[in-house]
Amino acid sequence: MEREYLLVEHEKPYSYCEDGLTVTRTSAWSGPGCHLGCGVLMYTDELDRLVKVEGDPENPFNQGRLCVRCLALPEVVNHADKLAHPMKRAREDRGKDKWERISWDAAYDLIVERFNAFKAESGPESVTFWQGTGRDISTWITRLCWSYGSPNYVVALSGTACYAPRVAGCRMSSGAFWLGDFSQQFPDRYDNPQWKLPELILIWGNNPVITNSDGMYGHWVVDCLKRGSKAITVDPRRTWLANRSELFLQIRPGTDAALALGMLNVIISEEIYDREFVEYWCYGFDELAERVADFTPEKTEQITWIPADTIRAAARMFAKADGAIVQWGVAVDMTKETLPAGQAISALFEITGNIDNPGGMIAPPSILFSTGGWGHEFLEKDARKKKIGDAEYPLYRGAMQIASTDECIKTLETDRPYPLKGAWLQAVNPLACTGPDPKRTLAALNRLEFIVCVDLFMTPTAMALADVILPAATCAERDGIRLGDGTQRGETINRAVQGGDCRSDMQINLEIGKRFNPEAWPWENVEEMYTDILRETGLTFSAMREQAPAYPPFEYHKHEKGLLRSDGQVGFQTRTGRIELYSTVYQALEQDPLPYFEEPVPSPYSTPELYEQYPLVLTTGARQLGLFHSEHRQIPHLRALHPEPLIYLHPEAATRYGLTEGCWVWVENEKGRAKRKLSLTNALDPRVCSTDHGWWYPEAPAELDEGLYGLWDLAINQLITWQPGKSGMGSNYKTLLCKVYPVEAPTAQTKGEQK
Ligand SMILES: Nc1nc2c(c(=O)[nH]1)N[C@H]1C(S)=C(S)[C@@H](COP(=O)(O)OP(=O)(O)OC[C@H]3O[C@@H](n4cnc5c(=O)[nH]c(N)nc54)[C@H](O)[C@@H]3O)O[C@H]1N2
Ligand SMILES: Nc1nc2c(c(=O)[nH]1)N[C@H]1C(S)=C(S)[C@@H](COP(=O)(O)OP(=O)(O)OC[C@H]3O[C@@H](n4cnc5c(=O)[nH]c(N)nc54)[C@H](O)[C@@H]3O)O[C@H]1N2
Ligand code: SF4
Ligand SMILES: [Mo]
Repeated sequence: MEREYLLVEHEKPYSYCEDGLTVTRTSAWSGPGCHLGCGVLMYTDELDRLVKVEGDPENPFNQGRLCVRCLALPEVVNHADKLAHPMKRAREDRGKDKWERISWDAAYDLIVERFNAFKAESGPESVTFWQGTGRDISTWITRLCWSYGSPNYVVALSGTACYAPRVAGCRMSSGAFWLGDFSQQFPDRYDNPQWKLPELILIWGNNPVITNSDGMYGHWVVDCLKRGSKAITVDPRRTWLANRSELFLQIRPGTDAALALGMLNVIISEEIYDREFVEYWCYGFDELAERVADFTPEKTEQITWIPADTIRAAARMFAKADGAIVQWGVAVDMTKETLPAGQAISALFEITGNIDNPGGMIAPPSILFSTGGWGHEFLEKDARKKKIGDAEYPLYRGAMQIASTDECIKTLETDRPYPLKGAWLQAVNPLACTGPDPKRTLAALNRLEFIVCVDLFMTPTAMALADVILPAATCAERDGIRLGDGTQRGETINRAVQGGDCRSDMQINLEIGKRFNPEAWPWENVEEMYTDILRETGLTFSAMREQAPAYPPFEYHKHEKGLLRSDGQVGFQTRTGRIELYSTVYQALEQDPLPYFEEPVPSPYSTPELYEQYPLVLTTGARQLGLFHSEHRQIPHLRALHPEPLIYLHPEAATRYGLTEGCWVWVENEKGRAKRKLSLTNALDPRVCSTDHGWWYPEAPAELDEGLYGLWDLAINQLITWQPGKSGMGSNYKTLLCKVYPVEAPTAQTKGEQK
């Protein structure tokens, strides 16, 4: 059935000339990595070189604005080290810089021959397909994996601790994923008469102006603040937005669930929740009230280190606001017991009735298909039962089409429940970024007989492990579409640079997919594939690129109109038809049906003996504007903004350990250590420090024997363990203990090394 999409009128075609340059109106959605795909204008010269990128003022999503990574895109696209051709290497040369250039056909032939042999000998489940964060990959890699016949599609974080837990938790308890209403669903944005300005934005473990994460453009918060919204920030670090907030809740890392329970205690005991909404639409309120009854602000203060009165004030502001949003981020996923943490935070907007309403939390319209996966129907029933992690984690089985990475690592090491033979690693850097414990990850993956990497640049992972590497195109060098993912709009990516031998991820997956399973990939080329996907809009790809972005119809109060449930009844898509504050899904799986807080391990309270040795609480990976994870270290203007990996520490703590601004230190725990440059800041509590992740030096010696681009000195994930929470989701990326000492100081370890 066709739906009426709202399209944007443009005076000019998507490609036109201006002052001797060709201008292409497009969307910058990966590579390099980014979650958003802002509307941009790309300028190319007569030599087909990208010379400039500007924000597209006609695009309602970003309204002409850009961040520094798009400004530096020409340096990425024109970079001398960008992979230009497919290459292969003998397996015994893994880790050595001994590559041989091959043609695309030769590369495909080799991959298909090896993967088909694994399928014949050991079954399709013996090949695993890995991606990193959600850039323009999920749609294509899932179809490739499932149509090849393997259930082992992996998002290579421990505990899938990015976005997926928030989404899975919400879907299980309220049948949808809820996003803050910043008017992003309307092409006329803040002027749309249906939209209402949220009175309060509760920013929780998220730094939107830096990260623009999960389809949300950070400037929208600033836009709303300028229009009169108030903010509260929950973060261990006083961020730019925390400085502009009414209240700053400086939380001890990993205690988010406790804070949410404490705020619920205030809202319920002071009876400032939305009684009518709770009565009509929520299930299990009394049980929730009982659960939070002893979570007084005073008890919560002891756990979270946030003053009780600040907790009270925040809870009251949130409950009394006329329209409140929770703008939450990856810190909620990166705590081990992430599902109960997310459940407690969602209950804040649920019992205050800030759901499905203007200026509250909204459910994105189902737009074509979810970017979370495509083509699951090609996966045979028997193969589905073999998904790694399902046996250990029943919640995974029900909630996720993703296999558990933590269990995959064990499978790689033990060959149980069956041996893995091959891997397809596309847009992922497990050794330098995605995974904890890179040495263990390296040893585990190295047991595979054949590994393919698809990337823009050579990476530590590819250098150490790949047998074949395929060069992927940047967003300037390809066509594409972007649909769904909470951004509520359909975009096209329009090729601006024509030359080069790299190919888009979609083209690579289509071409190789056709060789594995032609029935699943019936299209001649990507344009045909896109047009087929766009059927529901009534637009072809070539028509859509002239009128994008396209907005699907949107309505508020869907639960009152029977628009959220598959049976057309009013209510929410859950067993009880209500928002389940007490989860019948968790209950059926013998998990605690109510939200709870569990003290993180390690921590000052759960492991006091470790705390004596490692007296600082450490959070890792707070994002930097110019760097996307392990990317951009070779891009001159971006590296100049952040030349070295930093650790941020309060001056009091630095004095205690005899450290000064700019000195090099080791950050160490019982598992390992990494080198960092010290940056002093009073934005942190003196008991807490924060450090960058994803570091390697592309300029350092490449080979494994020579240090793999400095990885073993730099990788902070050497301090982290593959260990998810009880659900199989969640992990400890942001909740560690460490000590910090000068690199020069003779320690047992360095003395040992000097011998
Ligand atoms: N300590 C610590 N570690 C963390 C985190 C943390 O907070 N702390 N955060 C974690 C999180 S949330 C995530 S999601 C992961 C991210 O982990 P990854 O997604 O693995 O990280 P990236 O470095 O962005 O990307 C990996 C590779 O993809 C390539 N690439 C970029 N765009 C494209 C593209 O369009 N196509 C192809 N084929 N390749 C492309 C890049 O060149 C890069 O080499 O890291 C995790 N690691
Ligand atoms: N520039 C840039 N943008 C990115 C990325 C990037 O690498 N660079 N990565 C992308 C990816 S994959 C993701 S997942 C998103 C993540 O986007 P965000 O969710 O914004 O992620 P972070 O910057 O990791 O963390 C946000 C804030 O959480 C705080 N924090 C740390 N520990 C805790 C804690 O225990 N509790 C609470 N409440 N807060 C804590 C940090 O200090 C930080 O200010 O960003 C995406 N956007
Ligand atoms: S968030 Fe920044 S890097 Fe990403 S598309 Fe928008 S401007 Fe480009
Ligand atoms: Mo992420």
